[in-house]
Amino acid sequence: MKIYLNGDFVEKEDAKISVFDHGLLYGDGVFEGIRLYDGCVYKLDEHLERLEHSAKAILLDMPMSRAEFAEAVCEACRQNNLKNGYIRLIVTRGPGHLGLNPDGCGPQSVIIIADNIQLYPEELYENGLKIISVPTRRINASALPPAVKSLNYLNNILAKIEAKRVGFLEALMLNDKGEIAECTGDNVFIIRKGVLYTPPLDAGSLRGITRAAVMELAEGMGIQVKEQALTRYDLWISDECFLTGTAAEVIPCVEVDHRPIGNGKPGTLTQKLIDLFRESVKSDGTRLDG
Ligand code: PXG
Repeated sequence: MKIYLNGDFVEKEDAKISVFDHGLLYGDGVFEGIRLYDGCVYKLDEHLERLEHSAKAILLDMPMSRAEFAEAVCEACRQNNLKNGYIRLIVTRGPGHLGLNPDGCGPQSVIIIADNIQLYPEELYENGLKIISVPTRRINASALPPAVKSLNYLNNILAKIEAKRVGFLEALMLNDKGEIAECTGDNVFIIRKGVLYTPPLDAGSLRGITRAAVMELAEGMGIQVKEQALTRYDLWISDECFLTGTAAEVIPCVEVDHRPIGNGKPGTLTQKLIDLFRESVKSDGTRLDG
């Protein structure tokens, strides 16, 4: 496997960064997870725009232009002969001094890993996932805007651990008002009486690229889509529920906090959206072969 590291492609064993990198020392950096489908980098421009916004929010200067990032991402796929895969793009503040002060950090570290990912077993795309709400809350926007995809994922990791310790693969995270924010790496949707609902971004959700794609597909199907604050109760009594994310794609959710959703099986609209999503990813992106 060849890894892109600061302008070069190096073997996995040689892909090393400094122990003084503030990405490691403090989680001081930003990242994106991107999918490659059938030789097509899915919504590459949207991911690169979000990366730029994350970097701007944490006052991190981007060391490369969007076009240069796009080319490096595509080249990382080509170097690894990938046609389908998962790309992790990371920009850190770079090596610096011990101490929080970012002055003296640099140059920024740019890492691109083109590999594969399977977040959940295939069987769960057929039968649905069970999720549980956990005590760890989504980080407050006044502390760190949850829209920033930073290298600080500790609160999501704690939520994941809490869910796993009680036998669940995914955690439902609330904001500090007790409203639904999202899962640890996925946005949440419900369907009730034919209307599709998802929490608004200010509830603490990431501006998910899969979220936006699914909202557009649903509107194309004539389904009404509402961004609205949701409580756990709204999820419990929903007809259908599913999660969206680059890694998870669209996955049905059949149980929330021990309450079966609908008839306890993946919903029919959810299934239609999964089918439409899987069809759309083949063409909606940047082709590696130009
Ligand atoms: N919320 C959070 C907190 C995320 O990190 C999503 C929602 C979904 O957004 P996209 O744009 O991917 O539709 C994400 C992104 C993982 C993992 O291993 C998940 C993400 C990123 C990195 C790792 O579960 N999801």
